[in-house]
Amino acid sequence: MKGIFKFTRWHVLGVRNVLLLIPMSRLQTLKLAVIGATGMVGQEMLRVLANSALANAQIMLVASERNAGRNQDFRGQSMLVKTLADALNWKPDVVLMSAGGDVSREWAPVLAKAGAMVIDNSSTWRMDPQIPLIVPEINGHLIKEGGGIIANPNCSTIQLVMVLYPLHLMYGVRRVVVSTYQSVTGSGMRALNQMEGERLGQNPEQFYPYPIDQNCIPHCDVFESDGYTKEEHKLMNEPQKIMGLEAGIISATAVRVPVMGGHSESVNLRLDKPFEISDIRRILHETPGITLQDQPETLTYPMPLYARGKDDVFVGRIRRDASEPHSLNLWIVSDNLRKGAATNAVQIAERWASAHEAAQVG
Ligand code: 2RA
Repeated sequence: MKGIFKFTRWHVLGVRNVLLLIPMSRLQTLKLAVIGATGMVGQEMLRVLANSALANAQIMLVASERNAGRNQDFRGQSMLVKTLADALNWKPDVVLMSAGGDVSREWAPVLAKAGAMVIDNSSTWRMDPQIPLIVPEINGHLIKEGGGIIANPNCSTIQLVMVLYPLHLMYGVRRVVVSTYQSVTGSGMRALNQMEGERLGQNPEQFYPYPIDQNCIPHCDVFESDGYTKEEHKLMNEPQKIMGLEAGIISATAVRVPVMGGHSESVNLRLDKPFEISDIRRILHETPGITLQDQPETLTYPMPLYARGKDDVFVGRIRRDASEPHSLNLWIVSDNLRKGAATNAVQIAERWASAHEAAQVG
């Protein structure tokens, strides 16, 4: 045993608050495919991966037929982007998938059946009772080794539950009213092209039904028959599955704003037990993955411009609800492409690699 510790290079995995040790040589044999590698989230996954414990795994970049055959940089090397059929033949151990709902519906089960653990960023599998919906800091213990599908939650859900969960453990969450201010990168490249074109005074292709620059559009994703949008339903339903919350205690309004990257959320939170605001601040300050920015006297509060490219969830403007003393108000900001998508998915992959390693050794 002593010898192994002496001669093996170990990699400490980057999942916060959990120390994971895997020999570097074993990480190098792991096969990881990134499906949707040329898309906005896929590109962010590559940036996060390059600085993760999995940076030295064998990596295959994969995209739709339209984008396969291109070259894409990863870890300073130009790599040929392969097709989904190539990925299946390669038999990856783990797959990061961000290629939209249709690809996910068709390919995630096929790859899982072939033995891969597919970490899927679409909404296809999130509310399927058989599929875990994971934020590693909250329910990472549900990540098991072997093949299957794990759903990565919606971006606006992840930043919300990161803040709700530590408060729920201490006080119990009774009701949540959340209004989002969601950036344009949450809608992808075509939406960003629309906003940038409008800013340049061009007449760009319309992704949204209205101009987005100098506007707020109270409409994210499609409308459902109850008058809520699908994005609002994600916010109302996914936290229940991740945190084990009671059903029907979240009400949401999702708004698209002309911000390039970083989602913001105004949250009114009713707790079960009495609380002091100073304790709320302390708990959030001590929670891994959260940065407290809450000093009105120095104009310190979270803003999307400053959250960009960072992995944490930022919280501030914490104050007791002046109309309802059992409730408080908070302002939560996070980079929707990082913790809201790529970072969370890579953290899941790291945890899976650790479980996989434990199974090999054990
Ligand atoms: C958004 N739900 O509209 C998306 C991104 N996952 O921002």
